[in-house]
Amino acid sequence: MKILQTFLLILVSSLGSLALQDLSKKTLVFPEESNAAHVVLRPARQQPLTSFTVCLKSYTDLSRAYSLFSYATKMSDNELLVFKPKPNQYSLYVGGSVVTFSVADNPAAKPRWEHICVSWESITGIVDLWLNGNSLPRKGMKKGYTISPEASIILGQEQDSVGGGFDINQSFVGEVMDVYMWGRVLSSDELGVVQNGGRLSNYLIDWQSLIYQINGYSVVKPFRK
Ligand SMILES: *[C@@H]1O[C@H](CO)[C@@H](O)[C@H](O)[C@H]1NC(C)=O
Ligand SMILES: [Ca+2]
Repeated sequence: MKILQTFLLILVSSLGSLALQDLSKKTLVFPEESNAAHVVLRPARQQPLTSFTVCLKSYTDLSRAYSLFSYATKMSDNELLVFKPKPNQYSLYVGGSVVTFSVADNPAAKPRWEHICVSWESITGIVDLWLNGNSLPRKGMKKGYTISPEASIILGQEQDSVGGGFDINQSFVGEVMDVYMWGRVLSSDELGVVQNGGRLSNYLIDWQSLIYQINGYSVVKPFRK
């Protein structure tokens, strides 16, 4: 652990203004609509991915489309993208292909925190999406594909090129927290652990030791109910 921390500190200092922080019980606020404000995340390791799971929590009153997690590579600006085209739809892009999940529409509901976990595996192409701990009917795409490792990972904006090509109409306004990524498909038991705020191993992105850089108007604040 000591060695890992030392390694991460060296990594962080060599990357300039990136911070390494435990953001437990903290949220990242995107306070206003913009085509610039974004947060860059660096994974702990860069590796080609034949499976992954991304989990995060979001809180917004947006009713238009927005990006939740944008992972762009030279191969595809939508190499791995978690996107909300409409309030009752969640889309996952892998290698430029997309599957969209529909959930119950509840326009009268007030904004609430949504916990989403989405996974994909190359061997079957199966995409699993859990919303607030409930799994949706599985879909699939991109069987046999490998996700490229040299990615620009961004919260707050949707990339149409590596590190840029932002569209204000796809920007995120609101709060994001507990962003995690693994290079594997989590089991149902592991998802339960994540849902209950527990710890797993082998994080690629770990909110509790997050390597990140804020660009523009985005603020870290304590979580409040
Ligand atoms: C964003 O959406 C608004 C309202 O629909 C539209 O007027 C504007 O042109 C769009 N901006 C961009 C950059 O697409
Ligand atoms: Ca894009």
